[in-house]
Amino acid sequence: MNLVEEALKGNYRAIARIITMIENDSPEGIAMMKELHLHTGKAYVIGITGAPGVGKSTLVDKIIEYLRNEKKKVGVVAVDPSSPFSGGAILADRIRMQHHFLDEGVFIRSMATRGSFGGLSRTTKDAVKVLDASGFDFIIIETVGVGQDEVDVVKFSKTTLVAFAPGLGDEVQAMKAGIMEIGDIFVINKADREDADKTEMDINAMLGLNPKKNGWVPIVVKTVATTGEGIKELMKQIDLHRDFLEKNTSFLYEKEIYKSEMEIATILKEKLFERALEKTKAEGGIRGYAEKVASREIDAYTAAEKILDTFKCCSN
Ligand SMILES: Nc1nc2c(ncn2[C@@H]2O[C@H](COP(=O)(O)OP(=O)(O)OP(=O)(O)O)[C@@H](O)[C@H]2O)c(=O)[nH]1
Ligand SMILES: [Mg+2]
Repeated sequence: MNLVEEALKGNYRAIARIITMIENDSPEGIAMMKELHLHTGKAYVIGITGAPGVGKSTLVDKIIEYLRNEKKKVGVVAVDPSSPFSGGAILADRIRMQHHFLDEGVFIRSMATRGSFGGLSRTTKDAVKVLDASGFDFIIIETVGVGQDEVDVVKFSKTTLVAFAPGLGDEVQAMKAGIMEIGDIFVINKADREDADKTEMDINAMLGLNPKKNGWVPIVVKTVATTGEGIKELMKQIDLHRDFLEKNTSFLYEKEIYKSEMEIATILKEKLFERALEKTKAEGGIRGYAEKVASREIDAYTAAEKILDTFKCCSN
């Protein structure tokens, strides 16, 4: 079967196979991404990040349910989730049983955090693109908001949700990772807990210190993902943010350019690094230089310059 053609028709098996190829860094996978790119840009991408266990997957389950009621097709890319999606597992089973790949409206894929240098954000973004080209109306990316990679992934989305659960600690951690700046909507999940109001005050106070510069005023929504309480309000706010973006086309355009710039930079960094490994093979690779730096024979700047010098001789 022609995987690209099948993926464009929404064939789940083809979609899954292309994503696996991307994860395995296969040249065929990259060739397919080149073809698929022209078909992307239609899906609405929602990112959700937050500390482990705040209820992101449970929230995503409820968001899927809401969007399915509106007959929307939903794709989910979860980056190394430690807890599974209930809807996802049930759905995956149903898909396996019925073989009605084209009729199902939900596709869930987990990506492993392990992988090559800079690999996570690229493969995750590519998975989102595959789903986008395949006709999903909404794509949700779930990441645990701890590292730069995760923050990068969330920046790839149009609306970013930052999720918290009541209790001290999460907020401080968020500030450290810089995720207060990336949130369009702040979700206080587990609002059934008594200290939810205090968390809301804390977050509002922090938002006061970090006002957004683009005209969008971030909002705080309280939810109880386990019961679905607050999901309707959350979806309303996501819609409002979407309206805001669509009315501010220049902002949306800038976001798109920024996103593409990041993509090129990631690919370029990976490729240059690969080339450097190749070019320095004779010297024992980067490790050969690292040994010299460790023994104080040369410094790291000189090592990097020497590696760059190996690029000079030829253009190929
Ligand atoms: N009391 C309460 N528990 C909740 C709520 N939402 C989720 N939980 C529970 O919190 C636990 C973690 O939920 P998950 O949805 O797996 O959290 P997560 O943020 O996706 O976790 P990671 O993917 O591991 O980072 C589960 O046992 C949920 O049932 C809520 O609103 N109230
Ligand atoms: Mg999860």
